[in-house]
Amino acid sequence: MSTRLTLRHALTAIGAVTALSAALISASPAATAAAPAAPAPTVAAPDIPVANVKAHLTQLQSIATANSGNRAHGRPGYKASLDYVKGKLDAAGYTTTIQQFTSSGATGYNLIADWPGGDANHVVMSGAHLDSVTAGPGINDNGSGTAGTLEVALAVSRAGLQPTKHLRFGWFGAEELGMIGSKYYVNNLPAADRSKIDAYLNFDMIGSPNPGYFVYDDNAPLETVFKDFFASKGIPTEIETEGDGRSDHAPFKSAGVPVGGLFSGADYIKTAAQAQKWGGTSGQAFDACYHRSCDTSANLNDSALDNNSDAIAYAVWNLSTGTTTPPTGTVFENTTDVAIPDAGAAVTSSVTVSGIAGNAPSALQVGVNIVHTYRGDLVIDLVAPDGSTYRLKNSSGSDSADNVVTTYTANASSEVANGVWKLKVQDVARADTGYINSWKLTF
Ligand code: DTR
Ligand code: ZN
Ligand code: ZN
Ligand code: CA
Repeated sequence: MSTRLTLRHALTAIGAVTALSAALISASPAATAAAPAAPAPTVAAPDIPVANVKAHLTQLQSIATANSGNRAHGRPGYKASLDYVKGKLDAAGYTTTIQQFTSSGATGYNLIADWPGGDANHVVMSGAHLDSVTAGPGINDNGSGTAGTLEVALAVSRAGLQPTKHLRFGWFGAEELGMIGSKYYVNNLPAADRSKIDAYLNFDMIGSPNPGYFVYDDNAPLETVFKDFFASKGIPTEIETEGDGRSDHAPFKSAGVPVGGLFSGADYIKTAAQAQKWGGTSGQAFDACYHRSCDTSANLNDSALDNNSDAIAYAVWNLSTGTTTPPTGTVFENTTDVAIPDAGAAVTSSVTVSGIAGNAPSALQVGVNIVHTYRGDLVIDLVAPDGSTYRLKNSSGSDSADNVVTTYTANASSEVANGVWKLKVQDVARADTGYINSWKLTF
């Protein structure tokens, strides 16, 4: 057995793919185009009072203190935290639902809150995990995301917002045990309902004491929404690279839901360059109390908590009051499955682009959904109508995870937009197989 096989069996490949829902145009190879979507208007979201966010955190700290110092799954402090959040939402007019599950022999709970109204076929969902580790109160991890998301939900109520799209909020249990609550939520959501979620926004640690400003890069339009907000505040951001798959957005992404989110840093060390642009202390962790008993109310940076809470509000308002799905343009998609021969020749899948004037954009979004065990076997290219090739993904002997469900960005500004574009995929290593499930170009 080759080393790779041994390695593969030793590693737990996490990857479950639910066919990407065709919330967009599903097309035969000769794709057709939707009407060009008007850009979503930038609407004025409210400023979220950080004092309100901190008041929630004071309550969560008190709850932990009264319950053996934590708010962990299966412990009294968790359900007390949920009851606090639920009480605020019920009083604000939300329709709340508690979803029970069992993990590690204990009952877990998710709290889901729907804001009445909006198009039920287009849901914008925001979420945070509500549980802490057993070692401490989890005020930054993840009281901060809990409280910021809660306060935005309460701001929606205060504003009497009547968004175009339906707003949903979620507080998940047992994230610290491996995203158990969010996996349970996604896996128990009928596929038809999953396809109605236009975006899931995840907020796990947004108030770190030595903060960074990291934006999830899993979906280009959602990344742009957050980057636009921080650019308007003159706050530089970086893409979040350490957490892929490490929080509650992962089950949504695996199910094909566009995901985004914010992160202020955990136990990684802030570099000198990062301290230069964000302040704080280089050579120290973003959160030195990560998963420790000192993750208390004192373990916060108010500016990060404030800015990130305002960013959540900006995203919720702009993604739900626009007339389009997350800012996209015109989509050309091919949903015909194409088998990829094991360690064989490259295969292609085509879309025909028409009605787009001029050249392709410098940030052409290439949405890819490939079902394939051990995705490190795969090389993925975009081929322009004139034959120019853009490398999207190289093979990797160490990437043992399954499936490629992501959006790549290619600078295709030198290419004429109209014509036949191809996704070219080759499996360059033995023993794993799969197929192109779907792919799409967004202009
Ligand atoms: N796993 C999360 C903390 C975490 C670490 N890296 C990231 C990146 C993005 C979001 C969250 C995280 C936890 O301990 O809850
Ligand atoms: Zn954690
Ligand atoms: Zn967390
Ligand atoms: Ca990432």
